[in-house]
Amino acid sequence: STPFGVDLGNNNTVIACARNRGIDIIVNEVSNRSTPSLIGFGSRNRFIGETGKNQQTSNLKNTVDNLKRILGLNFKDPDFEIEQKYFSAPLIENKDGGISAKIRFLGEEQEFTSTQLAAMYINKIKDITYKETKGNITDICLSVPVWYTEKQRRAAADACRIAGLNPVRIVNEVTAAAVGYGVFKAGDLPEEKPKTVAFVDIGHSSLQVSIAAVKKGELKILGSAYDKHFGGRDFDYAIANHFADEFIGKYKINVRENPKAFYRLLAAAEKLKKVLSANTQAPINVESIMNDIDVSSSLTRADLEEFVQPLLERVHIPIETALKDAALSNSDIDSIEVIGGCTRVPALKAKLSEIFGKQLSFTLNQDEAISRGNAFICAMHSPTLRVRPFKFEDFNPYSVSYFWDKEEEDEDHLEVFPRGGLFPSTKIITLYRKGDFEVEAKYTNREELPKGTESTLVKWVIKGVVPNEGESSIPVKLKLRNDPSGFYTIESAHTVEEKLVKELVEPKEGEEVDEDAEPEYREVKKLVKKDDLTIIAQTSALTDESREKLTEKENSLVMEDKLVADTEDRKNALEEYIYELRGKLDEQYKDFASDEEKSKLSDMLMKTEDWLYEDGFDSTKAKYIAKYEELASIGNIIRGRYLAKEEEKKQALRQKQEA
Ligand code: ATP
Ligand code: K
Ligand code: MG
Repeated sequence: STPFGVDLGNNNTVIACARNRGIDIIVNEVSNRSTPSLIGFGSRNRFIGETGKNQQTSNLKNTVDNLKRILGLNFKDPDFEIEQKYFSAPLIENKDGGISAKIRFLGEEQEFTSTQLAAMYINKIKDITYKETKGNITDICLSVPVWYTEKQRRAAADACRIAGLNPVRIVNEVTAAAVGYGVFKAGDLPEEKPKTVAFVDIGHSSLQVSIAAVKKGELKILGSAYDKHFGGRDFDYAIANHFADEFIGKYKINVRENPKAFYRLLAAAEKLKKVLSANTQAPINVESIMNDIDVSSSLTRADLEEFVQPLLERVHIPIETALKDAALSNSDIDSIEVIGGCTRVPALKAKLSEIFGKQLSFTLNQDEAISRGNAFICAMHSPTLRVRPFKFEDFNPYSVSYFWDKEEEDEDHLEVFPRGGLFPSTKIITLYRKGDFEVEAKYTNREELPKGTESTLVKWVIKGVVPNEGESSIPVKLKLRNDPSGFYTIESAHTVEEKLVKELVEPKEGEEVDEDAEPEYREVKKLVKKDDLTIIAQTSALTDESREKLTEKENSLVMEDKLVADTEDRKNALEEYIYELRGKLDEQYKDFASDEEKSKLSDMLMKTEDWLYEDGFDSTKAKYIAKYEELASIGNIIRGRYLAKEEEKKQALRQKQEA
């Protein structure tokens, strides 16, 4: 499988693949290096990515964006209240307490869960990659925000699986960029004492910062923090709201009452914002925004900075948290690497530089660093590819404890993975058990998490525990793991028993050794493995059965989309053929068809054309093909005569040249 890395951005998604001994960014069907992250639902098919963006304005109610913001989130989570205002399609609570979009699709009302929506989008990204690379795309390394909870990570992995992909690793976005930095800038990195680098990513919806210790071949994330509600879209809203107010007085219209008008204003605000990154003043114009009124105005950079002042004043908070976690201060930072589209805003750059008390560095490609890192990480997991060895450990943002029913132990729980630890990480614990038992992983401090997160992550049943005869309990060893994707797992479980084993007696230190003496053994009691236990995990991931159902559903939607696209292609081909034949009949083919043939074909062309604009406007793929072939059966005969004559002329010319 071609190593495949995806930076699923809230605004746009960037794809990278490892190939030709390097990492390439994969362009989409219109040759863009990033693809809008949204899905439009139509009366006959879905519009995913670029096509969805193109018809967004005219299909707001059936367009779903901000996909990663609702993935794995509960409808009742306080964060959803904040989030909801960014959506133009109605969102509802589904039977699992999650979020679904309720849209009109194929002529009827339909609901899709946030996981299905992400899966649809990822499947499109897979298709883009397949078409561009012709490679086998099965393994994916997908990056997610650092604040994603276990449940959201599980949902991300489920979305990949529904899209027919194997998520070899879910990785934090900024960590992926940092890995890219560590790998591709290896030449400039120290061998011994690591360089301390702050990575800051400000995108469309969130701000994330990680402090890393990087040296040649190795990287540790020492601290990570975030502002979950801080990004380019907040700037767009600040600008749009300003103009919405202005237009009430100036044009006597309230664009907030008209979703389409407000959306168009938002799009114009984003454009304006980008212009203000390079200029100190910029105009805004929207034609016929509502009630046939054209609006225009302008904004200065200073105005924008004033509107976003409350945001700018929050930037220092996550940075200070990350520094604190890393037990470092400003002056310890050797370099500040900045990524994400929103960091093009001059006021933000100035703010970051002021907070760190240092110049910023733009070594990484702002837009592509994360996906490149992902592709490299995916390649690391490939059994067939050899990549430069690179070790990286990430920062565990949430403390997690494991709980069990107390039997012979003193405690009924243990904080196994505290916040601030590194992962992947493994810990072995021993419990004394009378029989089968349950273990539960819970977040220790819910204050560390986005508000509303449930405390239980996973429940396990451990089966097959049988104490030895005459004993009331048996020691059970559990291998607990915060795995490379950040999941909290029980990797293995087995009972142990004491056995007498022979052990070589090692000479004591300083003792003289008689080289010829027989080796000496003694019998010691040792704990050895007895039975492997069965672990049944109940995670927040979909059950195999429901995942398979959703996969089937997604596959059938893909087939329908494909049929619609093929039908459209056939229709276009027929239309083009009509024009082509008609033109040639008057030109190249003029002398190769009898008058009778000409009038017959002309007549057919006219009839087919009429059909195309009437009964055949919305016909089937088979019909379009049949009509095409009907025309071609005559057209090809004439074409054959024409080509034969051309060939004859060519031969004659050649003979003349040779003579
Ligand atoms: P997220 O990281 O939140 O999931 P994303 O990865 O899609 O979102 P990016 O691609 O990093 O986000 O950045 C997109 C944001 O950057 C958009 O809000 C866009 O308007 C903004 N942006 C892009 N170019 C500029 C510019 N020149 N000036 C100001 N903002 C810009
Ligand atoms: K992006
Ligand atoms: Mg991003």
